[in-house]
Amino acid sequence: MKRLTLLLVLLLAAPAQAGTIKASWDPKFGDSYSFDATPGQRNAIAIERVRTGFRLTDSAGAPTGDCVAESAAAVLCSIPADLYVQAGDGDDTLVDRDGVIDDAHGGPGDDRLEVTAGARLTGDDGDDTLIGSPHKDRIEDGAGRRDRRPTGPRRLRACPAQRPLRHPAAG
Ligand SMILES: [Ca+2]
Ligand SMILES: [Ca+2]
Repeated sequence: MKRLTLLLVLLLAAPAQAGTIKASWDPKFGDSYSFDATPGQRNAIAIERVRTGFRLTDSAGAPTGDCVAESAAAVLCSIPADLYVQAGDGDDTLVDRDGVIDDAHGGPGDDRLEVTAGARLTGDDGDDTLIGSPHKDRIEDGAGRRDRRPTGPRRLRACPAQRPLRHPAAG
């Protein structure tokens, strides 16, 4: 019984796992990473480029998988590759100021996705805020009654039409 209690305490004390990140290689597209949020987590993800790759910080906890843990909330991914994100359920935020993200899905919930280089952003269910870059983005709100796609001088140049623009890499 003592052992069972200890096990339960250890399990409860373990830091929340906010998601998993996996590296893969494709003959056509080369190296890439994919981040999948753990169900039940509200992810707050920030991406920044570092010399050899990028750092992913998630205030919900550092993801496990193919990158190296740097702190309780951050991992370092050593290959300079595109990143695909599935933020999953919950009201999530994602900010990428360095052009690492190629494709991001907010998943269910009221999500906020923001990029500064050409990317594909999909809000999915919920009232999402999708902020594209000055470059060609492909932005899809998904279902939701109060989706917002804020526009500014730079956004107007990027998305002059009501219909989403295609990301060059999307063909
Ligand atoms: Ca979400
Ligand atoms: Ca939506």
